[in-house]
Amino acid sequence: MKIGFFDSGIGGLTVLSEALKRLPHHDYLYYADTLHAPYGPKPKEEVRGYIFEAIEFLVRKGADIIVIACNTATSIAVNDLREKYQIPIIGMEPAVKPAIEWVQESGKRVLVTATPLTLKEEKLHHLIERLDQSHVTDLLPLPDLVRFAESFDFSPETVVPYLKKQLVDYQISDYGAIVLGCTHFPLFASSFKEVFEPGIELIDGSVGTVTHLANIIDTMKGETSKTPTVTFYQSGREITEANEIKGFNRILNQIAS
Ligand code: DGN
Repeated sequence: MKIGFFDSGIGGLTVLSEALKRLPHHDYLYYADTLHAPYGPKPKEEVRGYIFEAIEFLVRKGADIIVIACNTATSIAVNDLREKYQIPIIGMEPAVKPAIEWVQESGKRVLVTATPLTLKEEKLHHLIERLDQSHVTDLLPLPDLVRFAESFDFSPETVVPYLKKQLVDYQISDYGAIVLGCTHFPLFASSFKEVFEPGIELIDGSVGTVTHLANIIDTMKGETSKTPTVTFYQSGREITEANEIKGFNRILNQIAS
């Protein structure tokens, strides 16, 4: 089976890595829309157009299933995409539920971090209303993390001061769990740990999404691949196709290690 992954850039590699670990016997297509990243600060209608172009591309390349490995794209387009395409389209969901469960005993709070677009969307607000009966959830947009990741800048010297600045109005010791509601954010796990208490729990949506993917693959009874491959595509004036795009494999190996 061909499984298409899509993100604005390298963030979706955090989800692809989980998929390769648990479902290694398939062919993967990974489309990074780096020409238009970051999506978070852009108008919704503009981003929606980019998402439809990317998904159309993956469908034309023969994807049997699509994983939208981007919370922002999921929030603003997943329902419309499911109406347009017959193949299964799996989205991301910020891992609010496990985070609330995690802090229940301790009386600590949950901080949901994501892009400004994801935090503005009704989808997330409905999720929090449904799950957070004790009102322990706060929201924090962190748009610059996507920018840092896309320029491959993961250095704590850049990231830690940025996080601290964004958190000036928050009481850091209040939090017991952080929801990494953007697929780029797990790439900065060590800086989050440095800023918050060492025991902080960082929770992202990749495990939930890949579990969903595994269940769907089971129901489709699709064939496995004897020689599984990962092919990367990158948007630009022309779309690049390659087995490696500037450091993608290095990031995948880092996440896996
Ligand atoms: N990785 C995307 C997400 O999960 O929201 C970030 C999108 C962007 O380009 N800002």
